[in-house]
Parts: sequence; C-alpha cells; structure tokens
Amino acid sequence: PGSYSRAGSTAITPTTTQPGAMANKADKMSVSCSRCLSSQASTRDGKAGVKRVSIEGNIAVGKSTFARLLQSACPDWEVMAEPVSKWQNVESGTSKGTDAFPQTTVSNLLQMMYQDPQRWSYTFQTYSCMSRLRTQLQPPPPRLLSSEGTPVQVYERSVYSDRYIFALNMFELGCINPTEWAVYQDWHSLLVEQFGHQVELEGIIYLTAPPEKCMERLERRGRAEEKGVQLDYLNKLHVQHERWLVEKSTEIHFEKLKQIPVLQLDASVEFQSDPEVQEQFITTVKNFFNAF
Ligand code: DCM
Ligand code: MG
Repeated sequence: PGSYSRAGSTAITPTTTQPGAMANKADKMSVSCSRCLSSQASTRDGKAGVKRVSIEGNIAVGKSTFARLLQSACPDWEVMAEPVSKWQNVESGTSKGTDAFPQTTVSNLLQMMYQDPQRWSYTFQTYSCMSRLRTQLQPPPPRLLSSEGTPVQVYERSVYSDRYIFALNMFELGCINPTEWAVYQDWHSLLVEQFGHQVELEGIIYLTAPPEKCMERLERRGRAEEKGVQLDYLNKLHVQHERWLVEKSTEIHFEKLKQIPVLQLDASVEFQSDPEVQEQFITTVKNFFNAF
C-alpha cells in the first residue's frame, strides 16, 4: 500500500545483447574459467558435480548486466536469466478453444502485480517462484558437463530471494495477507524440500548499490511495468537484502542456506562501461568460486 506511484522511462531486459565494450573485454578476460575451478562440488543429485551460485540484489542494481559480463568472460559457464518475459506473458485458455473463450489469452502478470499489488502479489509470487524453479531444474547443456573442470551455473536470483526478499516484503506491506502468506510458505517449503537439492546453491553473489542508484537505473532502463515503482519500495527491498545477507536476521527455514558464503560486490560504480572494474569483478568471483 502506498508503495508505488508514478516515475519512469527506457529498457534493458535479461535477453538483450551485450554491449560492444563488454564483448571486446571478454576476449581478454576469458582465461578459461573452468580450469580455475579446482575443488569438487556436491554430487548428490541429478546435476552432479555442478557448482551453482545466484546473483542477488535490488531491482535494477545491475544483475542482468553482471550476468552477461560473467557469461562473456566465462563462456563455459551457464548463466540463467530470470524468466521475466514469462511473467509478462502468462498464457491461459482452454485446451480446445471456443468462440466465447479463444484458445489462449495472454496477460501481463508483472504489470497486474504492480498496478494492484493487494490483488495480485500472491498470484505473482506463486508464478514467479514456480517458473523460476522450472527454468532452473532444466538439465544443464552438454557443453557444461563436457567442459574442463567443475561446471558452473549462475542463476539470476533464486527461490530464496523470491521468498525471503519479495514475498516476505509484500507480506510485511500487507499486500499478501496472513492466510496467503501461510499458504505460500507451506508450498514453498514443500517445493524446496522436494526439488531444492537439484538447484542448491554453493554461494551467493550479492550486488549492492544505494537504492537511489537503483532508482536511477530503473528509470534509465524504463521497463514499462515498473513505471510506478517508488524509491520507498526500493529502500524496503534494500533493507530486506541487508537483513538476509548481511545482518543475517531474517528467519531462514533451510539449514544449508544459513551457512552459505556470500560475496558482496559494490555495483554502484558504472561497471558496464569500466573494463578495469569488470576485470576486478571477474577475478573476485573466480576466487570466491575456488573457495568452495
Ligand atoms: N520481482 C518480484 N518478485 C520476485 C521476483 C522479481 O516482484 N519474486 C520483480 C521485481 C522486478 C522484476 O520482477 O520488477 C525483476 O527485475 P530485476 O531483475 O531488475 O530485479
Ligand atoms: Mg534483471
């Protein structure tokens, strides 16, 4: 309530092509990442031996840009973007289709959630978490498993930030009611208990920037659905991230998640156009991966 209002303007999505500067940089940086990774990752599931990390951070902090940077520096890795376009295009309809009910209609759940958070937050959080899990459960591409060294998957966000950042925040704002919150937590725990080991993280990369900076980037990318997002909302999400990943005061329901190493990177610099910072980031990330 009261968290969204007018603002807004131009676009980055997780699928945009990388800027030229980044591509050039990639040539210099791709000192075969797989070989830098020495230790063995967990082997207890269908994605045996895969090291997984997620990139976490506020809206528009630069996660997608950072993910593309990692992908071009380390082509062996699999970097998975958040399935935002699925949330913008939810297909519904009957299997046959009739005149009255055409086969499919497409709705934009992201937009519905931002326009009427009280009504749609629960539905949105259900769908975003489910579609993320489905995306992340897909088997890794063959090139990943045949690459030298330990295969690496990098996720843009996780089922954990869905719950401990966004859904929790919407509950605290009153946009998800106590009954919905109880239901959400119940199925979330079940899903993570059943499938969690297949998407289990070895580490988290936490990108930080002042909420004002995120606001600036949000306005610059101008995703239409986010036009009404206010600084106050980004402030709240920032606090949720800090509680979860820095202060560790968020109540977490999964033992392994409580112990997980967190690499905090300052994303307030315009790293998209700064090859030196990019190189530093890559080195830091590789060192982080080698530690587990
Ligand atoms: N989002 C959300 N709840 C989630 C995950 C994402 O409300 N559990 C929203 C926040 C952003 C968009 O989806 O509007 C993702 O964009 P970004 O990757 O820049 O944070
Ligand atoms: Mg993104």
